[in-house]
Amino acid sequence: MASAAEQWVQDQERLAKPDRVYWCDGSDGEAWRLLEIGLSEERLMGPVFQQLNQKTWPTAYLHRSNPNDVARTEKVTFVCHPTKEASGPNNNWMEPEKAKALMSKLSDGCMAGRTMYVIPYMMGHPDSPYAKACMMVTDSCYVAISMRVMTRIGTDIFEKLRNREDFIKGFHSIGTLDPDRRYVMHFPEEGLVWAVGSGYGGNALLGKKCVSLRIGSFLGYKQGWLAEHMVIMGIEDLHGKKTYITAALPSACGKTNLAMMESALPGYRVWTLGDDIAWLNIGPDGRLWAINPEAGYFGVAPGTSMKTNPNMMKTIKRGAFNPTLFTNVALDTDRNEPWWEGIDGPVPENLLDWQGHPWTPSLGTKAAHPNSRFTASIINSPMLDAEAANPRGVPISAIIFGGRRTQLIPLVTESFNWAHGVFMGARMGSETTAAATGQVGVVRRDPMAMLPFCGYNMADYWRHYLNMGNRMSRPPRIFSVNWFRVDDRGKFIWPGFGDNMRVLKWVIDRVTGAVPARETPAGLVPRIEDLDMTGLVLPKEDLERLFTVNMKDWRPEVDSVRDFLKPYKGRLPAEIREQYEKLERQVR
Ligand code: GTP
Ligand code: SPV
Ligand code: MN
Repeated sequence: MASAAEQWVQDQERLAKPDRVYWCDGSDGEAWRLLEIGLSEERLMGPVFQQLNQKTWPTAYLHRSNPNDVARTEKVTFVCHPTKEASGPNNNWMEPEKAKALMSKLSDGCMAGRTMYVIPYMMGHPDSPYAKACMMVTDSCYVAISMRVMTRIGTDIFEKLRNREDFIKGFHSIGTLDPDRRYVMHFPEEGLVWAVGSGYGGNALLGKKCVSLRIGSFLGYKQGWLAEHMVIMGIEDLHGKKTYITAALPSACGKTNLAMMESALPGYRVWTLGDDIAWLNIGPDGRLWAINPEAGYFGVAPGTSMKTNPNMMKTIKRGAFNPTLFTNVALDTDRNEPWWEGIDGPVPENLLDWQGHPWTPSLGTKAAHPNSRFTASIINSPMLDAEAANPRGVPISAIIFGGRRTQLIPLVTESFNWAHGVFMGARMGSETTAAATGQVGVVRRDPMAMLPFCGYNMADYWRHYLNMGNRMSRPPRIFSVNWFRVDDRGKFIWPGFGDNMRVLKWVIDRVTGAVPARETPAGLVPRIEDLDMTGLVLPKEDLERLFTVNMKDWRPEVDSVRDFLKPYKGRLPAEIREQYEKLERQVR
């Protein structure tokens, strides 16, 4: 008799009616076999892949997505719990049966003439007690190869889930790429993601945002753990002592750069474990332990260079394990190399933009799409932490919440306690970026960088966060950061990138109790003399400005937090309401 997993695949095949079914085995040769298919396969947009210069960019390939399909589309992303209330004001909701009828219609015969790739995969190390077994079907070989880079796939994983019913299911088809027929549907109770009409990133690589965050966060709520939009990193000090921290920043706000930082502070060194998603469990020792459910990077290309992120440049040029894919970057046609704004060196003479059109700077447009990305295996990273593959994960000493704020929010703030820290996360705001469709550069509330990714009512999520703190005997400290404050001329005051180590050092000094802090109504900030400025010259008034908390300027911020919290009213945890009221009193 067929196993539950095989049965499920047969059902999808019957619905989507592909010409062929290809079971991914995860073998070494398979990536190259799939690439061969992608090099010759003509899709709605020409070949799926184009080979890049293999001498300078070994194993690198270029993919161009449909110009109408270049970022996550939050408007068509739904979380379908049985009731709207369970999904919360933070999610689009549709009645599950209605959503399924709609998706069945869109999926009926949608793979005719195509191959259906079957991908058994695991989020997390296969030996980890925290890992989850998953199964996905897709009609995109770009997605199939990307899943191979981003997750752990293959026959051995299939053997693991063959005899179980609780695997997470994902159906994906690029459909017609018609934006009016594009939906990313989640059914958390069933552990099912159903996405049609997009081939891009978080809409299509289902293991990432859909499974590891939206479905994962709901599983975490039920089972007592947290699925977070967070970096996991180890910081080694002068004496070889390592401290592990996690950091949540919204999309395109600096997680990848932070996770792979080359420290500007001599003697300090960063080791990376993950750049986007963390699963956090309470260990038997009462501490918080983090694993990265992913196995690869899907990082923002523009701005990446030897100057800003040398470790990532080395990773994507290494080409040792799995292909490196570029999506919607520009092409230097003389050298057959990828190119983007902010990469090292002069602008090449002959460039095609991300859509394949000849491009010169005089056009005034961007050559690479602002949300163009690379996909690369994390094991190509020259700074992978020795514990990255430890099934138990690493113990976390500090959690950092951050956002992109040109005004108001200090460079770093420490919370007074766990509940205040959860409120600090809950009141986070950030300016929108190109990672999702819609207007760029407007401040929106983005609690814990999870607004687009929390798979249930955010008020329940805050309750769960508070409970997690109560269950730990040694909870991590909670901080907030903002690298993006600007001066009167609109220039970033803080240099960022490798210099962010100065902030992380202060965070560690606070964790170990090495330095006192200055109290403000918004939280604890560094005394200027405690910030290690070795090798960095910054005018004193600029430095002081980074830590200015003037409550009279906070009125609009507090109003915006109040408006954001309003729809959660009945469900809002009392602790969050009290923290809000306390802040409110400060600006009166
Ligand atoms: P997602 O993959 O969308 O989740 O993004 P991310 O949070 O990993 O962001 P990433 O590190 O790719 O950075 C996005 C943008 O922020 C890039 O253009 C970076 O150059 C810029 N950036 C990152 N760190 C800093 C910083 O410390 N200061 C400044 N000014 N910009 C930064
Ligand atoms: C993000 O938007 O936070 C990303 C890219 O990491 S995507 O995979 O498209 O979600
Ligand atoms: Mn992300």
